[in-house]
Amino acid sequence: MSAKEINEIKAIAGSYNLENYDQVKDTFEWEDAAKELSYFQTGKVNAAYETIDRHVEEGYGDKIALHYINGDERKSLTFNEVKHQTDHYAQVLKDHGVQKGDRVFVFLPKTPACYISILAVIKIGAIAGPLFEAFMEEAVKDRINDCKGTVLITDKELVKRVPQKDIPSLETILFAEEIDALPQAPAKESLVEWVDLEDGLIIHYTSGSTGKPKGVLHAHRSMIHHIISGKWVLDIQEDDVYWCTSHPGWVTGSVYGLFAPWLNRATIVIQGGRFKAENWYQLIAELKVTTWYSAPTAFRMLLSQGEIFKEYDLSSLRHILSVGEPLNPEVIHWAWNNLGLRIHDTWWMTETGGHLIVNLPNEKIKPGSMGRPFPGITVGILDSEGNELPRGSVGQLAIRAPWPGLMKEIWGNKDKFNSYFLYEGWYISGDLALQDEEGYVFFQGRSDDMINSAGERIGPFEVESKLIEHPAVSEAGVVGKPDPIRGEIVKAFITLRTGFVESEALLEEIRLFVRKNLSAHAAPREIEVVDELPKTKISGKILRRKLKEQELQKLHA
Ligand code: 6R9
Repeated sequence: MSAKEINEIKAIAGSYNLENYDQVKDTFEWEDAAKELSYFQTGKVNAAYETIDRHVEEGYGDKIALHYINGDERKSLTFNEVKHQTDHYAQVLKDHGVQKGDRVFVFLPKTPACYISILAVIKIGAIAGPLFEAFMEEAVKDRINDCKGTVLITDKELVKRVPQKDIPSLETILFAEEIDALPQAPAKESLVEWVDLEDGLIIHYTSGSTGKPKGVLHAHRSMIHHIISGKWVLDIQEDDVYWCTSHPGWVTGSVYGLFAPWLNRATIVIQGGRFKAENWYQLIAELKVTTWYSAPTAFRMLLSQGEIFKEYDLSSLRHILSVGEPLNPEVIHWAWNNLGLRIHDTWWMTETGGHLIVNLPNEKIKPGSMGRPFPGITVGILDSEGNELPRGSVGQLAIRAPWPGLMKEIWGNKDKFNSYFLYEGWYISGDLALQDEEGYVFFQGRSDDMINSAGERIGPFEVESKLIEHPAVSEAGVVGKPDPIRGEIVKAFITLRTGFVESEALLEEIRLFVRKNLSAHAAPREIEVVDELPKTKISGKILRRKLKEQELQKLHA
């Protein structure tokens, strides 16, 4: 990057929390990051305390903690107000007997109550299990059953998708509307349960290529990773208005929608409602958003809407970030040419708990690359035996373990956990990548069958299992099909049971069946009926790889 370009960016961004990557990349110790947290002096930890209460104690109680916007509805809460509401929710949970280590699920739309509920659970030492608001019965049931959740905070609408009879561990259902309406008694004593750095914080369910979604459990120590990446990568500064578009049911929505910005005392934006380009631009203009974290699919949707952004004053923006799927150079160029800003890609996973490969705000960007390792992180590109390959080769993207954000365990599944650490000292991501001479990492695909549609991980097994529950479906194989907007879409190949005849109506019915029982984002957008599915000779397993190859050949024909 030329000096002129750097100065241009600095003029927009002011000064950075981290001036120069090269200054810290070799000398940074995670211990330095831990010093940013108050527990470092006391030895006591609680992530909810560090995100909210601490700022109140330090005199920032009147600062705006959140702006909520949904259609015509507007609401802003200060750190004081968020603290009081969190205490109120925490007290209600305590009154219902919730104890340290219990799993408490939160199934709410993107509203302040969702964020407050998650913090309340954490405050009393329990483990928060946030669920994406679009999940349907099966998805909700599988997740709560897996880690035996005892309490659920939801609302009167979403509770209709909670199959209570099929979740034996669930003792109590609390409604956000009812908690809000209860008189708030001033807390007699602090509700903060001081815990150990290794104690459970939050559990996120995520898909792989086999089996049902797995519960990725994170510990309180991950906030060391959250606070420093929030500072350096999100570059949060005192007057920022920060908007992460992800729901806290996904790891981006909890780590970079809640923990990282609030650990850094940012004012966050919580937006309800569905994606609509006009509303998104309107939100940025109205709330004067400075820092915006979203995903390539959203950027591509905005791009496909043409020039409507010109009708909005987007001049408050100074920093844009992206995550979840490959960011096309085309999108970077669009933002640079039209908004005068670069989009900064970041790479990480549910399991990694925080950013691992990033573009720091003032560093050179190479469109097509995901950036460079975060300070304190070492990337390895490995061959199939776990040996490091020379720069420029494509191999398995691995990270030297551990680091503070790394998952603590996969709930109840040691084998699955161990499968990430096949080679001594390395965490294996399941992604394929190459690293160039300057350290920039380029994504090359997945080494397994996981599907990434609109930045959301979808396990083909979960979709196939749901498909074959439909009376017309005999067998199913599910793959990701390349798509210009969503990156990939879910495509299902099915064989029909005898007596069923292929028709548009039947295929639509099958699609809706998955949508209604599993979730909208996992429902196949395309279903193709075939006479038989390719299988392995010996075990008779469906060969998704073959289906994908055929699909790619069709696209390139
Ligand atoms: C945070 C999050 C993780 C998987 C990951 C990779 C893909 C994430 C990416 C990216 C290309 C990026 N992915 N960031 N691919 N470029 N910048 O997304 O977590 O939902 O667990 O997904 O997403 O394949 O392995 P998660």
